[in-house]
Amino acid sequence: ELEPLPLMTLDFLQILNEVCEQCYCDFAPDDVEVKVREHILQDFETFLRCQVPGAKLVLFGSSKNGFGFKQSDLDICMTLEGQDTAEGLDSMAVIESLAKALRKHHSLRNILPITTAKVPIVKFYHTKTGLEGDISLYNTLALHNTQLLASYAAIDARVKILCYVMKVFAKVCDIGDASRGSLSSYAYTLMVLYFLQQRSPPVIPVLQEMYVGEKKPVVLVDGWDVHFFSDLKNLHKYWPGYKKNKESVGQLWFGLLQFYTETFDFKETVVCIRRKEPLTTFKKQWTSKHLAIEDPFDLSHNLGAGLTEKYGMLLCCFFKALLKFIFR
Ligand code: 3AT
Ligand code: MG
Repeated sequence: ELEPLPLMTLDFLQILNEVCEQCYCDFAPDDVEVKVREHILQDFETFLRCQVPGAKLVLFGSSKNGFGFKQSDLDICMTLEGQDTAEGLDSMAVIESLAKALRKHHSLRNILPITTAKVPIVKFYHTKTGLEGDISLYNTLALHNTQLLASYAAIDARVKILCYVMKVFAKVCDIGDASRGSLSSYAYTLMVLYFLQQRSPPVIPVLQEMYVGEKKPVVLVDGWDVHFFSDLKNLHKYWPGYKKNKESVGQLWFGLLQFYTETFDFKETVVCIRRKEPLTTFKKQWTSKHLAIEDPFDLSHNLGAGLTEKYGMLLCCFFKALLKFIFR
């Protein structure tokens, strides 16, 4: 059993807070690095258009969601002008021709088309910046979840900082690689957002439940509802909880560790950021997994499905260890 909170000195919380803020300062890219990414994208698009007519490129993932690291990969989505969806498109053939085109680009190496994955991609390495990246086709839901995450990041500076701290934590502990049985960056970010919504008072609202007017709008993409409240300038008018939570980042990080070690029921509850009311693993029929994390748009997608027993245990151990360390 852990000691209760009052034992923690204000000094200590202050230090914890500074460490969290430093984490953000050390790892967030500066304006120049953000511009470099846009520049690469523009260069690729101009280059590709000569060989794949009508090719349009958009950045997504952490280059755009507000939680990017200096060395984060470049996630790029390609669409073709005049074609709204991937329907009727021979994705494999497009990926192959895309790879062929990219091989002619002078600052790209290690071009690797991967056509067996759920979302076919071409991987590349950009020699001038040392950045890795991939181009996917019509990855439309990912563009929308990038916007959703970016909106949460824009609501409160503490959201951004905590998501960085969580990503650093996962990197340092080597538990941040979904292809090796742990969780993706995206999954960790959803865990932080869920905690911030469940905090009392909450730090962020549930944007997908908010709307103006009589009826909640429905915007369908690939058959899923991607509506969320995005008029952040007017958030204070529509969200009664606006600026109610005044905790420091240090307090919140400590609260998050406590939440995922003592409060959150991994067996019974789903990490779900699209609604406030708790969602059970029973309702989703996801009871066999160590951790259930529902994608905010593709509701059939459990981001915790690939978590192996080993990494599930490690995750819990690291949370506990850090919490104990803080208490000493
Ligand atoms: P890094 O800074 O690159 O680690 P990221 O958010 O860019 O963080 P990824 O590069 O792994 O993460 O993924 C790029 C984007 O693709 C993020 C998210 O919009 C989408 N995405 C990733 N994994 C999933 C998933 N399992 N389901 C749905 N969307 C996903
Ligand atoms: Mg990325």
